[in-house]
Amino acid sequence: MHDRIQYSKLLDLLMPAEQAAALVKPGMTVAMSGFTGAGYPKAVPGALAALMEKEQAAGQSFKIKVLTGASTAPELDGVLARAGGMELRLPYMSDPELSRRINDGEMEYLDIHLSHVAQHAWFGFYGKIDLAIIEVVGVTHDGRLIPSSSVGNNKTWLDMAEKVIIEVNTEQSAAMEGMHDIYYGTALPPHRKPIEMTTADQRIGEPYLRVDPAKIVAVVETNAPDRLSPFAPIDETSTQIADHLLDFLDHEIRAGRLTDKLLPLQSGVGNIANAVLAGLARGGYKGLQAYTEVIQDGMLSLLKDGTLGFASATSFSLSSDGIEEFNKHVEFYRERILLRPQEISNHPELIRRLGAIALNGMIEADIYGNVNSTNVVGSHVMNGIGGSGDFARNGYLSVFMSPSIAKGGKISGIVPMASHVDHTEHDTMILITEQGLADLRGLSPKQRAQVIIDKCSNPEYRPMLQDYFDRAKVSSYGKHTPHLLNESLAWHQRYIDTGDMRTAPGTD
Ligand code: 0RQ
Repeated sequence: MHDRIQYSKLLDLLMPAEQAAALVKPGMTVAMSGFTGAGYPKAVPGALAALMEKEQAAGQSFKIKVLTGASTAPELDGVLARAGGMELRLPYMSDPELSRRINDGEMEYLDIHLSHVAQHAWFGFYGKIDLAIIEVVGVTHDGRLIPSSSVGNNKTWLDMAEKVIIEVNTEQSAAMEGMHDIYYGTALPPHRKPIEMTTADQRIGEPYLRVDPAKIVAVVETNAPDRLSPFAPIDETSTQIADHLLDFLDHEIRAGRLTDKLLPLQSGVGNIANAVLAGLARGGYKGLQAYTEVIQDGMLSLLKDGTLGFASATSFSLSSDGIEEFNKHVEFYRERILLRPQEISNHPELIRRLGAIALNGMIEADIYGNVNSTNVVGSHVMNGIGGSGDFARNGYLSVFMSPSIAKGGKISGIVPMASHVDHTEHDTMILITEQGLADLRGLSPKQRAQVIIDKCSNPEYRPMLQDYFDRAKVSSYGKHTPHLLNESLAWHQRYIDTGDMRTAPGTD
């Protein structure tokens, strides 16, 4: 442990997780590290959950508010949710137990754009932050923290929290030191200055997180891997989606709107995004850059074969194979990857300046291109908006991708009206399903609708969509964005009632 904690004063604060967890009191707002299953505290949350369960068994309520970077893991979100210990959680999440509690209405969940979380905390929107629990790789001799496999909101949590608990995880590779770029130039309006970054590979900060040592109340040693994120095998559907994207990029190069270096790529989370990245390797590109949030397995492969020359992100989200690959070739990857705070990786100013190509998954899109990334049948939150809005609104291109159907065809990915809107028709430029690609740039709503129906919808649902659109064009109250309001969400209601969006034969 001494080689990981070179700031000797902190050695006096080493304690078991149970002792550190006892510093957490009911009602506290606790900010934790962690982003897409990487770099989250692995011991204190579990000890805290045990404490909560004990208190609750004795009839005492013990709940806290939990702020993180993005999703964490069963050892954090899972245990605290199971203990019924969270009254509120923000932002993006993916833990099944946490999701169940949220969707059963047992706790509050705030789904915030990932670039907004830090500044909203600074604006005071979430109140006082009592405690930060942050995983690090080590502590330097002068007390600075070597960040772990994600940066997320850690800078903000360390700056704002009244007290800090550090988890030093010896399982995380010490060779990660130097892979981070922590920017300390952010200020609050009206004192903000431009962020002087003009390329995705530029360093603008420093490799370490600063912390006032006087705030540190506990140091806990851990030795556990990050959550592993297995991906579904790359199937025909995602390969077709990737192929449509590649054709489109070629088309853009031929039209002179992109060069063969493209523009910095952002890739969302999920199976489709991962498969699309892997597909890019087939495109024959070399030396591309990524300006994104998450480094998934697909991105490591692209770095390895030279398709990508550099990737800027805030976190890893790797499978066990991906972690093994990263650890084996860490020297190679540390030259080609920078991890930044999420307010920088997702900063609208930088995304707009760099001209990122935003590639994100979706749950459904409607015929006008409004995209639902978060709420199944308008009410059951899947994961959250994550950074998709940061990139879609500000990118040079905003692309949304999904299979044209879900649940074996019982659900259409293209619907008359989105049951929840995360990205409006004004943000969506390109929609891709395995059926085809709809280029919506420069099109009016009615033109968009016809292209989306023709190119993206599944043949099984296409006649239903065409019928809806044709009748809407005739009977809609207004004729700019035609809708039949009494049936625009009928497909979703039918799914709730019958488990299938398709019209039963002989009805309707
Ligand atoms: O569920 O596995 O139970 O069958 O959704 O669907 O097709 O595997 O797609 O893994 O790419 O995820 C939008 C969730 C897509 C993701 C979403 C069901 C489907 C399956 C997954 P099952 P696929 P993906 C940067 C960007 C928001 C955050 C974001 C996401 C499951 O892309 O979370 O983009 N995006 N962040 O069956 C009901 C539909 C459905 C549906 C799919 N229409 N109705 N269920 N599913 N379509 C990263 C960060 O911000 C951190």
